[in-house]
Amino acid sequence: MEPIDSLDVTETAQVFEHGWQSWSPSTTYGVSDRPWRPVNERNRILCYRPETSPDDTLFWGEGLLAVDPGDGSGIRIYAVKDAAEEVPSIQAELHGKRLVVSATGPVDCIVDTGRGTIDNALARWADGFAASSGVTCIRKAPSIWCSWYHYFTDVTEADMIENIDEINRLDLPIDVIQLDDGYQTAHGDWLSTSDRFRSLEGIADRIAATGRRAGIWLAPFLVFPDSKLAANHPDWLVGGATSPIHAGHNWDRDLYALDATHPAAMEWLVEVLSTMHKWGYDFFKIDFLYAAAMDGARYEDISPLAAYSSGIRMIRNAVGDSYLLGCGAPILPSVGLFDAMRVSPDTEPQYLPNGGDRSQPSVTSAMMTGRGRAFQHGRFWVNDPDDLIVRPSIESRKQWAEHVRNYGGLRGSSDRIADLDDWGLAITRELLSESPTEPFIPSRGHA
Ligand code: 9PG
Repeated sequence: MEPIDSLDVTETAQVFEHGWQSWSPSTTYGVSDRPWRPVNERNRILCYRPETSPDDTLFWGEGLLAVDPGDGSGIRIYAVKDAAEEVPSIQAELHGKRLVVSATGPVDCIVDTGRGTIDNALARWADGFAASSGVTCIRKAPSIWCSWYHYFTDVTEADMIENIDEINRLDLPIDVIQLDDGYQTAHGDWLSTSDRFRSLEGIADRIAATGRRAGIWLAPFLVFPDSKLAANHPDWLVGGATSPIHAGHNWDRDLYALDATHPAAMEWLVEVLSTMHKWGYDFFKIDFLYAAAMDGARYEDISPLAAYSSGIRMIRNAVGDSYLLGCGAPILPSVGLFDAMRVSPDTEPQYLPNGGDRSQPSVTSAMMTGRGRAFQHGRFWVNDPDDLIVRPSIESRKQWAEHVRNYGGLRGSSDRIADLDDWGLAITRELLSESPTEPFIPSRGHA
């Protein structure tokens, strides 16, 4: 860590921390607050930057941190200029009244004396970062229905058909019907379906028959140790066949990462995606993308972030002009590569996160970080605040729907349609009938 700045701050000073990937907590703190940190090692790898482990006695941003010193002298933004190869960590530590800012690599320090709060200054910074990262246009998102937040991994073909038919019967304003996690036999074996599904092509046809488009989820860079892919091609894994890296733990398993620089691995991944595209899928939610950017030995000796962006570009090429939604993705290195991005942890039927860890699925976690990254909407891409869930059993459904209304660019629904009551159906219809693309303006009073 090299010191890059040191400034006097008042008691009302604030610090904004930007987390690494979609699910990493990102918010503004009072200068004497303790920031959110992982409550265990499993969450740290899966939802924070796996290569860093700051404690809660100092502030820590990945590539971006902002300070309002509280004395009217302007907001300081410390930020990486170009996130394509390296993203330094930036820390701010309070010594009495003095805040000392340090970084692990080169970062810009901008003093923003414009109007408004930290969020307004971040929005101005984001305009410049987007332009220099190659963002040329913000592509309007389709409205979607997603299978995840009711069915989770138990989804069946019959569930899909039931909802396709209900959406059609009620004439809901839904452009894309997206199958989420649960159709595949194992992560890695994306084209082989579980016995709860007859055919992915058949589902796409059924959706198309209602005049809608088909969407699908996959975690292209995650590999289950018990998949056919890991058994047949252990040399395609980051870290190599003998010592594959640990890319997190979920679905009751340790996970491996696919090497985005391995020509045969990528040839196969391109084949998976172009096959899905040929079957009629043209909305792709690609998830757990942090795995492609983790440290570890690869076929080609390039930086993990260069490997990541080359992998994403290959996916993009494989799916033509399909709409590309990123999730679980390192945020700053993804600017310019996606149409839309999940900017927060998952919502969930539950209000508070397990273990009190704000990276974990819950309405509270999704609202905090969704708000913290609101400035990215319409600048980096279309923000995805996560799907509306408004069936009567969701206790905080009114609060969650207001969040989606205020912060949503990509509007999705993820209830079993038949479970919706009149209010749930009305708010789903209302919120999904528009897809805002205009840049988010913090001063418009979205609390
Ligand atoms: C499918 C899901 C959905 C969801 C994604 C992602 O930290 N965690 O334990 C954790 C669990 C699930 C998760 C993200 C993090 O969900 O965000 O929309 O597609 O995968 O498995």
